[in-house]
Amino acid sequence: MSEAGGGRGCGSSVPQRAPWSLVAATAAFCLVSATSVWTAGAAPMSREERQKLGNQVLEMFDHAYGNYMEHAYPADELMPLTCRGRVRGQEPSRGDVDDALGKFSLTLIDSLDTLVVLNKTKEFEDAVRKVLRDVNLDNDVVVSVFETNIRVLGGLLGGHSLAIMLKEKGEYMQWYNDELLQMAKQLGYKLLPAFNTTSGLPYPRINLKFGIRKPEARTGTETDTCTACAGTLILEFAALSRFTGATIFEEYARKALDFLWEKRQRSSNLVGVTINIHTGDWVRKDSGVGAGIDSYYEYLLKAYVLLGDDSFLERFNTHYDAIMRYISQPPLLLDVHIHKPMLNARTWMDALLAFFPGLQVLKGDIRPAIETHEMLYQVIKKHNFLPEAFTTDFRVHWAQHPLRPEFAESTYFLYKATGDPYYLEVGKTLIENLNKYARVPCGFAAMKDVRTGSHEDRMDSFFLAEMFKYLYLLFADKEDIIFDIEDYIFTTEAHLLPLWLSTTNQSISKKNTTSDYTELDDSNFDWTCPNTQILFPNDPLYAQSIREPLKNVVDKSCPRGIIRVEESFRSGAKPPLRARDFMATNSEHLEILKKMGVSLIHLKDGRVQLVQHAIQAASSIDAEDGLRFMQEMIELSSQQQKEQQLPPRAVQIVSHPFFGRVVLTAGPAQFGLDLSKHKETRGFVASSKPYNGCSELTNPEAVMGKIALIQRGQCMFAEKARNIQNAGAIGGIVIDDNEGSSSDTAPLFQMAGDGKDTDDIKIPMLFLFSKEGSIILDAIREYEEVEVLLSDKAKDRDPDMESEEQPSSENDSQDQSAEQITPSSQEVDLVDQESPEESSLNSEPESSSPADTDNAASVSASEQNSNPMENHETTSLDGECTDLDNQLQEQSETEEDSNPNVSWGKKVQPIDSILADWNEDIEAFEMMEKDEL
Ligand code: DMJ
Repeated sequence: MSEAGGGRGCGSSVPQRAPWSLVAATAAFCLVSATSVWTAGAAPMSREERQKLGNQVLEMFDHAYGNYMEHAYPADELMPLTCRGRVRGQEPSRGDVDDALGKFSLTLIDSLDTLVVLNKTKEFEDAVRKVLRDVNLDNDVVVSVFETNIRVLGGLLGGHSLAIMLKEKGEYMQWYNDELLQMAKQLGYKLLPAFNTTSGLPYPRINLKFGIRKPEARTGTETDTCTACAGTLILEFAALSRFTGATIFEEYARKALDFLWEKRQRSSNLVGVTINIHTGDWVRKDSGVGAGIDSYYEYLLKAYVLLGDDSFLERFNTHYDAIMRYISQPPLLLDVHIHKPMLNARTWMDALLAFFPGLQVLKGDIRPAIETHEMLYQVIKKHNFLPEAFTTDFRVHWAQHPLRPEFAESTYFLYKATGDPYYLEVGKTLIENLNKYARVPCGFAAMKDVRTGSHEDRMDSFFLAEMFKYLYLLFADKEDIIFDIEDYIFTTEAHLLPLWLSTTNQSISKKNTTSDYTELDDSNFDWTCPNTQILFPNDPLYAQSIREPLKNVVDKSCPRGIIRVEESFRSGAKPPLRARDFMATNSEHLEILKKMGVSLIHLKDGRVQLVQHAIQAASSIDAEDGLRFMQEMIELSSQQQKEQQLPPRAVQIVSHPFFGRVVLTAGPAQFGLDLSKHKETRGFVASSKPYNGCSELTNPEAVMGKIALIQRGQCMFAEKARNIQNAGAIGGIVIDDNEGSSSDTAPLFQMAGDGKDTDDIKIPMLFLFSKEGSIILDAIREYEEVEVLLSDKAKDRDPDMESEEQPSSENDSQDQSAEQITPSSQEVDLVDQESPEESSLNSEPESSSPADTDNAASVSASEQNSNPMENHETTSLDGECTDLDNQLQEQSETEEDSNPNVSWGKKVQPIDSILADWNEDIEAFEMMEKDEL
């Protein structure tokens, strides 16, 4: 998501702009002069340093774009570890992620307007010529309508917008004759068949050549789409209509938005994550501001800004009220159920919600924007990047990070709004982290696991479309950009659309839309533009004063359950038992369980099973508490199962020219040296002979003192380890024999022993899938001497590694920081069931996590009972600190009376309505369990 780059002060008159700009102007528009008046807080950053950082961004862009053009183009994306193009169909499928790839040189198109923002006009001119010459939009490929719209249609329109701006300036693009716009129109027509549904909501996918439903199309059978997928079209489609005069695009996008609005949950005013495109029923009834919904909200507000249509502002404000009432729990943003918005739907947040502070700036709601941004920044400081998902107590939930730009985007808007140099420092950290941890010789690689620092062979096009734009603009002065960025609005992919479109071809704006907005409810209009020119100059420490109380929010956080705290303290009643507090040995707890209709069964294998019979509860309220307790248990159980996966290890190539910049995800072994406890092992690699390592090595001189490479298969892992150890190897890397396998597409597993005592194996052993292994094998072919580091977490790379010339030795980095050697998370064996060599040992929990839980009582979960009234065995977790909860409690105690939804626990509901609700909750919960970004 994104929005226009700051802007003129409220009330300034701009000839081409429509009157709405005076109304829609928000803090972002009001605060551009704040930098000059900053007097306290973070030290101001000199122009010189800002320029230096801006130049660094330019150099980084060149590195990413240059490598894409040199090694990947005309493919859609660069694979920065293997330094080649990602061509769909030629790589193992990654599922939905691949739906962005349409064999249309995605990265080039997505980068077009970035080139102009970064002042690379000559390169832009070349890039446009390449797009016109090489790009085919008629491929027989099934693509995502959403991704194609925001990245390709948006990219072409952004390119066109800046091409005509440059042409008008008279120097560059003089030959340009709307060719990009013609391509955009062609693509627009290709996407239109997707809207052929009774609801007007688009199908999620379309075949670029064959459209929908024809047998050749291989798509058109889908019934569901995400809310953001259907609700993130209006900016591009309206721009296309207004640029070309072809009204149909804007009409279709409006119709889809109208339908979503009609379908909002009427009492909460929230929307769910996925919707049936034929019936309009909500398929997933959870609601947040992140994955699946994010840019729907963004586009409502921006549609108002771009099109000047009041109905969009009213819708946005209505949703925004609901978000702030239910989802916003500053500094957190937590998903809730649309029909029971006081009930949290999960205990984790996804990285996509990091755009939200930026949107709040556009809305003019600075305080919560500062709070959420600060919380996110602390998570980043802990892990170098924002993990794809993290829990409410800030532990990693999904460890990957595909170089998403949302946090940089919010940082830019907050800087524009506050002028606080703190945000420049934040940007500086982002730049440093990207260079330190994501930069590889052939571009920037996504993080596979922020905990280990390992990479994925992936550089998404949005990294070039968005990240570099926002970072460059953050440090740029007005004169550093060759046009006025404030005359444009940013799409969700940061493509630039000119604001003058609002007054062009307006006739379409209301045609054929389903909603009636003849009478707008003025009470729901937040017309005021916070006068930040007064606010900030008078209180230059304003932003800092909001951040201050949150400065330790991440470090000092405690585990939280999924029930909102305020619910636990309703009307002075004793708070219901929380799953995380439950102890099977506490008689008071057992009493409460009984009251809630929950019985506890001790299984033979030592586990504990919980079953609820609502009918046995003391009252309907107790039954309802019981249900929530069970739901919380399920959530905790699945969370624990995820945590029980032994974190992967890292193989880092440290010799020239990699210098630690390539980090590969490796599977650990249940035997040999435990790298999480014994620091790392560093050494040159050598292939063993025989390569499978299943017999005594015939080349002991080659592997002596080195890390031996062995191929998987033919014998047990432990046998391989013994053979290379006997030959004098200081470590081993087993490379998968299954060609093409990769940790991108296959779950990592732990190498099991051979069922015998493996104490004799002293060296560390790691496993690499074939694709990661071939990166090392290729390096040997090219550079002969290849040195690697085996560890649980990548060691800091340059400049040390470039200067280091350490002899290969085991455990040789005594200066390693404590953090780098701290074992993280729980260690539980994972065994690849498919291979005979691993099947000999099944996994049992070894130890609980020292970092995450103090008194973890391990109990594993079983299948849920098909009867929603009878389920779920699970786990209890004890947490001892409650700071954050107490804060929330205080807050909730004051808020409770004014919030009608808090009192639901007091109401006596008829039992069949409770049962219906339960079924719905459990259904929604099961959906969420399957949820993936
Ligand atoms: C981008 O493609 C867009 O910002 C989209 O709205 C969601 N996020 C990705 C990048 O993370």
